[in-house]
Amino acid sequence: MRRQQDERERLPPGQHLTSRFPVLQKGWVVHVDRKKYRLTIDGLVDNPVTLTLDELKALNRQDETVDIHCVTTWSKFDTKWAGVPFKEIMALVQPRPEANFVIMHCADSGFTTNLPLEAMDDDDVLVAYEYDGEPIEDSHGGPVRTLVPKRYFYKSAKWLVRIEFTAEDHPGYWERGGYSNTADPWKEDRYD
Ligand SMILES: Nc1nc2c(c(=O)[nH]1)N[C@H]1C(S)=C(S)[C@@H](COP(=O)(O)O)O[C@H]1N2
Ligand SMILES: [Mo]
Repeated sequence: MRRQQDERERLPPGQHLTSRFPVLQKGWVVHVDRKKYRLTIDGLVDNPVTLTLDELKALNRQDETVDIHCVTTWSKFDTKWAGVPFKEIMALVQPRPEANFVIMHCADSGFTTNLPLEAMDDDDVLVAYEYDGEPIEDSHGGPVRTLVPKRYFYKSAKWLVRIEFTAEDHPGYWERGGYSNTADPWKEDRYD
């Protein structure tokens, strides 16, 4: 019964546990060519960069095992990811003092998601390129996605192509569609 107790404590309110890994996005699964892949990091930063996949993987690597929580009420425990810590990205591009928000732009055209810089500036936030010891598959947002474990999973951008630092907030696809802009699973911030 110990295990059931632990599981209950790890599940945010209104969530249930799944062992599958559902695939969710606004439209179809996108295929991004790994050889032509570029990640641009720009906006209110002193050192904007555009990185190939190899250049991204040459940055500091962090491995982590985290629980993910989808707003549609499934949670999955102990998902294993590897990627570049967002703090490392910040050290590289040097956000200016007026940068307050981060906008993630994705290859499924028109999709963005947004977070305050302080939510991204956290030890568990990754620009991820591996899931469960393998390159991230197309269906889960490969080659590169963000991972923001403390927010509902729609804040974790699949097929990431651009990270933009801004002064103002720009609500993204699900956020404009009625989902919560804060998206904290522990406060059950599902809808606005
Ligand atoms: N580019 C992009 N990223 C996205 C989405 C999307 O539509 N496009 N949907 C979000 C939603 S609603 C969820 S629940 C997760 C699902 O990720 P998964 O398919 O790996 O489970 O991706 C998020 N990131
Ligand atoms: Mo979602």
